[in-house]
Amino acid sequence: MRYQELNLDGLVSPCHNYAGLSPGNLASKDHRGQAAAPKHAALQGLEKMWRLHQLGIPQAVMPPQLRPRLEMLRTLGFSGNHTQLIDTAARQAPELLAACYSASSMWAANSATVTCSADSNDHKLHFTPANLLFNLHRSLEAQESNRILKRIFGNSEFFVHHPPLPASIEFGDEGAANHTRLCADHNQPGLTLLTYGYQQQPDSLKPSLFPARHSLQATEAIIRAHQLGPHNSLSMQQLPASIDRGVFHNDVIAVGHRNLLLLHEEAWLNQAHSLDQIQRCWERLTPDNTPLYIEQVSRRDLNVEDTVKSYLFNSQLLTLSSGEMLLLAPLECQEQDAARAVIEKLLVSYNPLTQVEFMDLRQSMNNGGGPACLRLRVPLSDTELAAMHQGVLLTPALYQALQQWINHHYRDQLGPEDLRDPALIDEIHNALGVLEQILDLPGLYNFV
Ligand code: SUG
Repeated sequence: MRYQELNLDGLVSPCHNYAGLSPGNLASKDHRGQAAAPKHAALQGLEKMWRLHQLGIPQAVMPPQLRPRLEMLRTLGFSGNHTQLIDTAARQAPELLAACYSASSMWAANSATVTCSADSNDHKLHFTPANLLFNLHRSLEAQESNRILKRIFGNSEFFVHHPPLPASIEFGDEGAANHTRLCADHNQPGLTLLTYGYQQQPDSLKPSLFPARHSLQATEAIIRAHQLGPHNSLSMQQLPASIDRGVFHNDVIAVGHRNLLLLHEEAWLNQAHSLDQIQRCWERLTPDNTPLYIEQVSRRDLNVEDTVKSYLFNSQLLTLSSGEMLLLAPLECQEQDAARAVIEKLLVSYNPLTQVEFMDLRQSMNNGGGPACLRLRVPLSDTELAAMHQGVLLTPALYQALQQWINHHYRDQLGPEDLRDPALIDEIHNALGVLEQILDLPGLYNFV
C-alpha cells in the first residue's frame, strides 16, 4: 500500500488582520493595529500551495472559517442587527470584535492532530480538532474545524473524527503544531512525537512570562483516542525559558519529516534524554536499519531570539521525487545572516536535505504563522486519498479559479477601523458563497 503526505493548507480569509490577540507570539504583538493586506496574504498562501503541486506533492485547500462570529457577540450580551452588533462591540469592547473577526483558522497546523492509519491500532486515520482554549479568537475554531474536516474526510470506512478535547485547562490542545511524525518512508509505520508546554499539576515547570498552551494530559488523551501506544509515541516538554522568548508552539523550534529531525538545542526540557528515547523507539520501529538523522542547531549558531525572528524551524521539509529533501523556508531566513548560515551548513551535512527554497509569506509571518503553520499534514494511502473529497485537491484549474476568486473578492487593505464597516460582512458572505461552489462543498457555511 503506497502512502503519501498530503499538505492541507488553510486558505487565508478575506478578513485577515493584525489585532495582537496572542500573548507570547511576538510577531502578533509587534504588528498589532497595522493595516493588513488580505488579497496579498491569500495570494502568498496560494503560491505556496502551487509550489508544492509543481513539486509533485499532493496539496489540498482547507476553506477559511466563517467570520465574523457574530453569535459570540450575542452570547456575550450584545444585541441587534449586524450593524448594531458591530457598532456596539466596536465602541464597548473592540478586542471582542477583533476576536470574532480573526482569520486565524488559516494556520491549519493548529486545526487538528492527525494519526496515520499505518500507525493506529485500528488502521484508521484519526483526527482530533484542537480546542485552542488559550486564546478566545482561536477557541472559536474547534467545532468548525471538526465540521470542515468531516466534510473533507467524510468516509467513515477510513476516517475517524474525535470531538475536541474538553475545553478545560487540563486539556489545552494546539494540534499538529506540537506533533511530529518520523518514519523511514511514508509507507512504513511512524513514531509520533507530541510536545507539551505544561502539566496541570502543582510544582510542574512552566514559563513565567507567557502562557504555555498545550498540556501533557492532552497528549495522553490523543495517544489513547488515536490508538497509539508506548511503542510508537512519545511526549516531551517544551523548554519553559524558550516559550518565554516567543516559542509558543513546538513548530517554532523543531521540524521533522520522515527520517530527519531538525531542532534547536533549546527546544525541550531534558532534550538529551528525549533524543535518546526517540533513537531507541526508532530502532525498534524500523528494523531495516534506516538511519534517523537528528540535526541539533546550537545556540552559538542561532540563538532563540533569531530562531523566533527567522522562523527557520517553521520551514516545511518536503520529499522530492528523487527522494532527496527540500527545505521550504520563509524569506526571513534568507535575510538573516545566522539563519542562512545554519541552512548552508545543513545542506552540506550528512543528512537527506539537499535543497532550499525561500518563500515570501510575510503577511502570515507578521501574525506568527510561517510555512509550516499554514499546513496540516495528512499521511494518506492511495485508497484514502481517493476516498477524501476531491474538490479541495489543488489542480491547475483550481489554482486559477482561486486566484481569480481572491482577486475579485478580497480587499487590498484591512485595518482595525475597517472591522466596524458592516459592508465587510456582506463581502465575506458573498466571497464564501462562491468558494463553496469552487470547492464543491455546497452548504459548507451557515450564513446567518
Ligand atoms: O495562535 N496567531 C497564531 C499563529 C499560529 C501559528 N501556528 C503555528 N505555530 N503552528 C497564534 O498565535 C495572531 C492573530 C492576531 O494577533 O491578529 C494569531 O492568532
